[in-house]
Amino acid sequence: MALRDIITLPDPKLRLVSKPIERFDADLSRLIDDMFETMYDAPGVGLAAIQLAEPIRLLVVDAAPKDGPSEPLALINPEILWSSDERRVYEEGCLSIPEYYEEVERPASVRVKYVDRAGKPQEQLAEGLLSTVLQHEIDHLNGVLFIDYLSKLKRDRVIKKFVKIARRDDGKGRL
Ligand code: GNR
Ligand code: NI
Repeated sequence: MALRDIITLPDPKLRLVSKPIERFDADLSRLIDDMFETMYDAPGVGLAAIQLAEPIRLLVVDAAPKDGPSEPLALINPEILWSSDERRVYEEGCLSIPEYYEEVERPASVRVKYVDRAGKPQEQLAEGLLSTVLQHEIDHLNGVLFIDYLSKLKRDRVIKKFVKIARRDDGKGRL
């Protein structure tokens, strides 16, 4: 297992549409392990492969309560089958947009189909934080970031801030 660097705004790779996974091999298994390790280390509740610069349709999540047992889920080629009409607002953040948080409204519940790391088709009905995080991660696979749901003024402001940071350092927000 290995910790890997998370790419940040304004890296253009974050705007790629990731490709479906066809091969379930040892490389994929290793990448999944690295993604969990990197996500827990960050710490974060979700991570899409493109955040490690791998443009493939893979994400990991663990939206378990902090005081309970972990609930790691790796989703390959996930698709939203159904979204509730009911919406909820959640304050979102993104490891690729460090230390920026804003409220985003999304469907409260979703049903997602995916293939697990053993290659077996699965379905998951998600509510609460898990629903929000799954939608946030599936957006990453399509090159969409949570700031895309904000006003153009707010979005342009945060992008400009990260362009400035990238100009003066390695893009991780350090001076
Ligand atoms: O760690 C994360 N927390 C989070 C909080 C609210 C909504 C979405 C997220 S996902 C984020 C990790 C991340 O950037 N995944 O792509
Ligand atoms: Ni994110």
